[in-house]
Amino acid sequence: MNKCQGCGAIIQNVDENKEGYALSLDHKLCNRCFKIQNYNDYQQVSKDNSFYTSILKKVSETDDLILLIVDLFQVYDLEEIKPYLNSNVILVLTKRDLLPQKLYEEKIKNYFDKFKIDFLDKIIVSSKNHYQFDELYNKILKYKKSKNVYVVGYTNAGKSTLINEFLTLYSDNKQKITTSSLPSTTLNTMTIEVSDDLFFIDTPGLLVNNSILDKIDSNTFKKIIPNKRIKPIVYQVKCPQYFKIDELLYLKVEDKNNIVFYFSNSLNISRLYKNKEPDNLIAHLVKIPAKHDILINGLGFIKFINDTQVTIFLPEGVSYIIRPSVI
Ligand SMILES: Nc1nc2c(ncn2[C@@H]2O[C@H](COP(=O)(O)OP(=O)(O)OP(=O)(O)O)[C@@H](O)[C@H]2O)c(=O)[nH]1
Ligand SMILES: [Mg+2]
Repeated sequence: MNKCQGCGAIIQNVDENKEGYALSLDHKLCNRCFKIQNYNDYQQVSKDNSFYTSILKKVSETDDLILLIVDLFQVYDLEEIKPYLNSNVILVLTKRDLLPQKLYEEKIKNYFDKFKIDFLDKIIVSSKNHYQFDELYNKILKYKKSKNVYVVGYTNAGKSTLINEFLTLYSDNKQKITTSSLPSTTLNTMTIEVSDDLFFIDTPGLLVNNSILDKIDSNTFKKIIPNKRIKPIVYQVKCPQYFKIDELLYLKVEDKNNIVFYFSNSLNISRLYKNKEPDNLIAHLVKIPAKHDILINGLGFIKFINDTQVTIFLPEGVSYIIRPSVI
């Protein structure tokens, strides 16, 4: 059986609407990957988290080195992914280029101690500007147990992009894995040769539950996904007021506070002193301790300096988490 070199799906020429479809069984890329790579035209697939977790379960049963890729802009709870790790994991925090230039990187790394995962090492990188790629390469060589190094994480974290950039820098292999800003791009495992004694095994990302990215059209999508460094927007709140981010989110803050918005700067944040509460969004009353963030799945996060209680209005089916501030 022939696997698509872009997404790992098994090539088939029977059903155009199913993954892996190509006109001929000996094609290297399925139609979907061909369209994403050449026309940036993404075709939705049916997503199957139980298939993805069955792959990750097998990874956890090996002794091989695992790179756990985490998107620094969308740091989700690692509890869900913890059961699929083994004891040889490097935590790779990527998309550094999206965050402010000045950051206390040690604090960010320490944030992950709360998940009580015994990482071999932690590193902050960016696939966009190859920040700390040589350092990552050295760590991989130092810790790998065999030729095989697994690359795992949530969907959209940047796993396949990281492998592609590795190939560009350190390999003669011209293979290009398909990447896209939409979830569920990689569909099955793919073994990618970097050198005779280093093979990456790319895996499909775990799905993010209740993400706003599953609820919006492609135009809104382009605005939500940041493509350049995020400029944090700071507000001092002195009296009750509302904040509105496009029509996607409303926030009602009643007490004095300093709050910082980390969202794609293509989104419009406005402050309103009077507002009719939106009836197309669902209200959640949220208690927030000092120096904590609300992360809205798929959208971005808001940092609160003081403890408070707020009402956040979100599209139906979109979740949030409260976490100690990462930045
Ligand atoms: N700014 C920035 N964007 C990145 C970086 N790495 C990946 N991306 C973007 O993140 C999106 C997702 O990247 P992928 O490599 O397809 O993510 P993945 O983890 O392989 O996703 P799945 O295959 O769905 O599991 C793409 O739009 C990438 O261009 C990075 O270091 N910086
Ligand atoms: Mg991928």
